[in-house]
Amino acid sequence: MAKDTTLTKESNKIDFSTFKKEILEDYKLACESRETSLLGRREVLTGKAKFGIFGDGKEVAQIAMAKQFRNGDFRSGYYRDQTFMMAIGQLNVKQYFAGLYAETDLSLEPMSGGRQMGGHFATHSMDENGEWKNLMEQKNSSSDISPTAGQMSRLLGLAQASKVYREHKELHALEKFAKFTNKGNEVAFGTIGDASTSEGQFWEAMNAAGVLQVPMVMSIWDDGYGISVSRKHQTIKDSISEALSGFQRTEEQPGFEILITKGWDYPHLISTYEKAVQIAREEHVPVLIHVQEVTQPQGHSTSGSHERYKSEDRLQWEKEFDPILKFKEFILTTVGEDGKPFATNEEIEAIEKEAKKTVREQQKAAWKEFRTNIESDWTTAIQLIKNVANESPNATFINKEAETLSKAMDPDRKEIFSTVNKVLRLVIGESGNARKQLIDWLQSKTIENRERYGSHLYANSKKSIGNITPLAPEYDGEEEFVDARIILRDNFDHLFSKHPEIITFGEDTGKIGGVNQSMEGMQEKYGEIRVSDTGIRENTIIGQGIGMALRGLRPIAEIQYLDYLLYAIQVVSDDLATLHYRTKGRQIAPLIIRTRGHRLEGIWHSGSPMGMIINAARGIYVCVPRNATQAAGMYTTLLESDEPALVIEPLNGYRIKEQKPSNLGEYRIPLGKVEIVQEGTDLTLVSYGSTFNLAAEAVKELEKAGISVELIDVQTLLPFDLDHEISESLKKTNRLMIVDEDVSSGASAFILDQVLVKQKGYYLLDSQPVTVSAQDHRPAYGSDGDYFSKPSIDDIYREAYQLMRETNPEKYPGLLD
Ligand SMILES: Cc1ncc(C[n+]2csc(CCOP(=O)(O)OP(=O)(O)O)c2C)c(N)n1
Ligand SMILES: [Mg+2]
Repeated sequence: MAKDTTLTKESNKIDFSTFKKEILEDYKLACESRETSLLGRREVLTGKAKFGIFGDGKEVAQIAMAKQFRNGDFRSGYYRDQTFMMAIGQLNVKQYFAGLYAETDLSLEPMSGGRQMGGHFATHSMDENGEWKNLMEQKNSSSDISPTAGQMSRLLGLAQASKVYREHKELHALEKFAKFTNKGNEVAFGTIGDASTSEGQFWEAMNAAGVLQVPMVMSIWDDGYGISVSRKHQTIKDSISEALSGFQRTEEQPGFEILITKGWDYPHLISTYEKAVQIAREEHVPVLIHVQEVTQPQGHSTSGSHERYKSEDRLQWEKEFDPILKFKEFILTTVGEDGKPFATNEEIEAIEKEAKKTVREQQKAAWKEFRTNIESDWTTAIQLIKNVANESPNATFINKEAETLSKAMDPDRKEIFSTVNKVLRLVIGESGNARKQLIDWLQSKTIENRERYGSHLYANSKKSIGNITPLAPEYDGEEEFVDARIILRDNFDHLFSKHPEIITFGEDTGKIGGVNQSMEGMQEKYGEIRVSDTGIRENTIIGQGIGMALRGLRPIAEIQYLDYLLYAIQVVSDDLATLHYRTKGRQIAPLIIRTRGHRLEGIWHSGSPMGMIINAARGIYVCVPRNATQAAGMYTTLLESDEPALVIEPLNGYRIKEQKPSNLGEYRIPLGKVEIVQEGTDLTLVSYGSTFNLAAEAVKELEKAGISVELIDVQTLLPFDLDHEISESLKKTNRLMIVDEDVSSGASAFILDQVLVKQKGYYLLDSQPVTVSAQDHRPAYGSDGDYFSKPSIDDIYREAYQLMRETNPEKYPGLLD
């Protein structure tokens, strides 16, 4: 049956033959993507790849979305989007297979260099030297993560960047921003599965996008399932667009534009996306597209089969409404200007056949490339093992290992390395040349592979922190002592006028300048676009920062108190901390997270869960300044560099007087370096943050008892004392005490491992190391609660004194005995 069609306005502008060609190109891409999914699954099931999760069933909707995606735009999506990535020209079939096999060469597997499982996509924002590429000359995708809805927080920031770029006029004239924006006309495209909309991050981001009115086009691929759990268990009213209907904008009230379409309806998808993106791009209004009736022909992933949980009827429906089948029907039955359908059956079959062939060829090429490197190691290892056998009394066993390895079917590196290690265990104590060669090979290959799988945790560009020259605070004698918050505020003032790309936002950051007034007056001076209030939503505050940092801005995201970082630790850990690593340095988000913490009052304003944070946040700097002067100088250093960081200001220190440096906005505190605040000979006391100041008080008391303490401020927990100055100090004192207000075995365990094991401090100790930390319960309220929950001057004094008494009871008579 022939149908009339009203295709896109854009399509209508072009002549008929081009239009027809485009439709057939779309069909070809849909087929190639589908063949990729089908063959990909087989590659996993036959053991060549470990895991597969594919975009089958979502092809046509993604082709429609890609048509509206322009240079400079950004995607933040999830593992189903292979067709979209292919359609925007940022992924080809060979690269897809390279990802499936875990190819580690970034030029062959540009998504993550084999670090992420296949189906996790990204484009390169940075070149091989760590310099920004021109993002306006390419189509961009932020790097996917696996946690469901984990893409939502950063999506908000990607969209908000357009708003900032549009409204922050000062940037329009600056040449360096031409590579990031054209006056904020870029749209951020989000994708998510129906089930993942149950996550808090989704709701948080959607609400915030509606409040902020940012150009975000959010697509929901609604295939009715989250693995085996059907939509009715996920979503109120069994429909996300219905659940969100209160978000719909009206004449009177801004909000979202909500559009509904079907995953198999090619012309409707195309017109829906055209409309959606126009609204977002021109009006800066967020749009939700609920793409219903999406299928999942192969089920969720290679881990199982959907026949276990889908009914016969559902499986049958999925067959009938397969988007490619429907697309084919559309092509075969729609009559064009020339009075004929867009294609004949034969033409369609030829496209399908060709797609199958192309995908097969590309898969083979990817496999061949993937094996090349490994196979040269494989051959070398077998030869080296045979050489060892020739010189060893254990030859029979060794040759057997060589033989097993040579007969292995496509062995991976693990298999090769395990065999080499096994052989070395067979020749322990022998001294032949071949053995030595095998050891050398193993060692150099181990270094190579640690790099292959572990590089790029931190930045390695010209702007990495190690390349920023420190500069000490200066005092020309005239400076007054002021409340510490003034130092931060005035330092930020300098930084904001020096770097127009800095923006800050958080709860109460804008109008009142922060709960501790360290941004006082900044909103009046720099405007609401640069200094703003946010809703209470820590996860997306960080996401705003990540997204904007991905687009060349320098956000300072404020989390009101350290205790509430827990709401955001997911995005910090999963997204921010892994970004540089998971893209092998091809994306950066130099976000500064500013918070304040450690002790104040009560269970949720005195937390110091530093052990948890530093274990979750490997990949970002964690700065723990003891006062505002140090904190301010850390911000200055960070803003010169391009690394992400968390700065925890001491919460109880804002009203303490500090001398105001004369070179605010200029001095730069080195990061990764400790400060020896006081020299001493009896004991090395290591501390940081708020507690450092108590330790300093205790040290004064200890002096009166004739105990000379070398007092060291750690300053940054990540990275930790890069110059090993603490173990240098131990050479002098031979005694170590660590004071912090995390629970026992929290950050203090980390510090002990760093000093005793990594810095080999163990060999320098004459006494048992001592840790003074908080109690294991949350800190109780009030001064007395604090005194009995957290380390006090008395605790520090007592522990230090007892340590010295143990070494010389005559000199240090009993304190408590
Ligand atoms: C935070 C988190 N919880 C659980 C998972 C495991 N998981 C992976 S995909 C998935 C279902 C997602 O369903 P949906 O959002 O509908 O996307 P679909 O796969 O159907 O496209 C689950 C539970 C995960 N990756 N992350
Ligand atoms: Mg689903």
